[in-house]
Amino acid sequence: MDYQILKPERFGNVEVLTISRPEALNALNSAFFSELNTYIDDIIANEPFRVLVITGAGKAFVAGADIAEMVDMNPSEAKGFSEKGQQSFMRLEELPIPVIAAVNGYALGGGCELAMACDMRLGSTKAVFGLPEVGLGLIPGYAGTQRLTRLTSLGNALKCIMSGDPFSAEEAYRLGLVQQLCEPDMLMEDALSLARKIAKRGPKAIRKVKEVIRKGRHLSFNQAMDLEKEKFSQLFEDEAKEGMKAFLEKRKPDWSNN
Ligand code: DAK
Repeated sequence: MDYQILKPERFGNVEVLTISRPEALNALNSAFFSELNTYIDDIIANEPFRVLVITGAGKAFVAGADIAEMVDMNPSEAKGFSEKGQQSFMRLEELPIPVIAAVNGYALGGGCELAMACDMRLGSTKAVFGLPEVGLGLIPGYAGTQRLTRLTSLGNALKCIMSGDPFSAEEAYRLGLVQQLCEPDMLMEDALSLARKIAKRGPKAIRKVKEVIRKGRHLSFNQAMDLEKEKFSQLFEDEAKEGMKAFLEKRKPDWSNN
């Protein structure tokens, strides 16, 4: 597929996807969502790599939903735009493989929501986060109200969203929104290093960890333990055997069949 906005680059079992519309600080428009959906279709159909890293080109990760595109929408067009965005971010979150956001710069509005739909976030110390929607007469609409509340706390989410204030990467780290702070020129190296580490682990185990943790949050503790037990036992069909045998035989596991 010939993408205009998405720039995928493969590094072994890891892919870096750069969102590249720097003239609009990578703001999310309909073309972006169409490309993202096609890209997700390909990952689901082919699983061509093990870990995805998402970043932005230039000085922004993503400066929000495209205000220039939204401004002239009527309510029914706005509904379509919002549904497309919500569904795309849900599909991203539900990808079977881990997704790391490497937040290089502005992650505002829909950009902050995109980062939150990823499994973990590394932040450049130069990154700026925020959900400024209320200043535009909007509210976060790609599930930012819900994801931020779950990633931080009720009070923190209400303060961030009601004030609309931008906040630093250090503050995002303190809030638990960012898992690792990186020097700006080390961000991609750090993100790739984490992605490569995860890509070396048992691939089925990694996918099951994601499934159990993400699905378990919506279940009772006992139901989640049942799910954990079920996924744990499924690994004994092949991958767990190879991992444990490799340990006992003092060699590296061979995951090539997984
Ligand atoms: N949309 C469109 N264009 C944008 C943009 C955006 N979000 N952000 C920046 N740009 C464009 C600027 O208009 C400018 O274009 P030209 O004037 O050069 O043509 C270019 O990018 C460079 O921006 P600046 O000149 O402003 O750059 P600065 O370094 O001076 O400032 C900035 C950087 C990030 C502080 C500033 O650009 C800024 O404040 N941008 C807007 C940030 C923002 O408010 N983001 C939130 C957008 S609202 C929903 C779903 C989603 C949403 C809501 C509801 N539902 C499903 C219900 C989400 C809403 C949002 O994300």
